[in-house]
Amino acid sequence: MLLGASRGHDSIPGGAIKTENINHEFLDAVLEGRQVDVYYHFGVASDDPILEKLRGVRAVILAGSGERITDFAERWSALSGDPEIIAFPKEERFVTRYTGGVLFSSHGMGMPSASIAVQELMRMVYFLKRGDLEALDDVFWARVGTSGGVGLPGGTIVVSEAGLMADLKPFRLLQGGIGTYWFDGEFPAATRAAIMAANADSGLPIVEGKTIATNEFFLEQFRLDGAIRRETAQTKHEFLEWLHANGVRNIEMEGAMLAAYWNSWGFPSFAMICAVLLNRLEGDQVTSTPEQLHDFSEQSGDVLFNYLQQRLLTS
Ligand code: R2B
Ligand code: URA
Repeated sequence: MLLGASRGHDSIPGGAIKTENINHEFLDAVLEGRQVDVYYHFGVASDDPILEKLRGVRAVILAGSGERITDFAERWSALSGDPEIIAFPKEERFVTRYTGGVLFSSHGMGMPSASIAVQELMRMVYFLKRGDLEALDDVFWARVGTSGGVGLPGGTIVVSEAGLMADLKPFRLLQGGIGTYWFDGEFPAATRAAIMAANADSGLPIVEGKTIATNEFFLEQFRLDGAIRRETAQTKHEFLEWLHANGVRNIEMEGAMLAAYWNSWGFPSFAMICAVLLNRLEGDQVTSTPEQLHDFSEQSGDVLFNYLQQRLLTS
């Protein structure tokens, strides 16, 4: 068990949350009991007694698969003195576990799926913290996932500096035919530094870099092994070289939206930690063995838990 040297954490209590981006009209009606909020995709509602057990939440950890969530929850419970592991009854869309002040949730694959998970979880955390902005500032959010490396071998772990889309611009959404909603893609530098510091003696291969999130696994990642092919070996190489020259170190499918939404509320502490499954400069197919994939997942979990132990268990 690695415990880092520095104490405390990197959040800036009181003042980071941007109240203008919180949907007060709806969320405050829930707090005042004028409205019940149904977190439909999680199968719970704000008047469900199960939520009382989650009031002490201090971190929300997202990962793509439900299996990883159950594994992470068991690991965190063991590290934090074996507190009870609580599950939400519905697991059809997302698998959720709460233990030791941490809410773990799967988000599925891609930004549309993950955006549903994170918006419902932000609503839920606002309710759990009774709209207290200082308490919200103190919550750490992260995605721990997998990615394709840009010039990095399988097994490397990337802590993201920014989450951008495939054109190196931040996340945005269509505002009907009127315009575009633009967001901010930065991950907070202080949180990143704290994660690196907590892992300084871990011996794990961790790098910092920009990450792009694509809308699709094949075409937007310039793969040549999709059912549909638009690129050549030459254009793929040029794309990956362009990404690398611009500081991008990995490619996945959720980070741009997550950074966008967490920045939108002004959360001071959030991060993305992704294991690299393959070096995209060398191939497209994920050929790692199940054992290697398990190790990659465990190691990205190690990076998270080294930080979480320092943040939650030593302060
Ligand atoms: C990484 O891996 C998944 C695709 O295989 C996707 O959810 C992502 O971001
Ligand atoms: N996830 C992705 O989105 N891309 C990869 O290449 C590997 C995992």
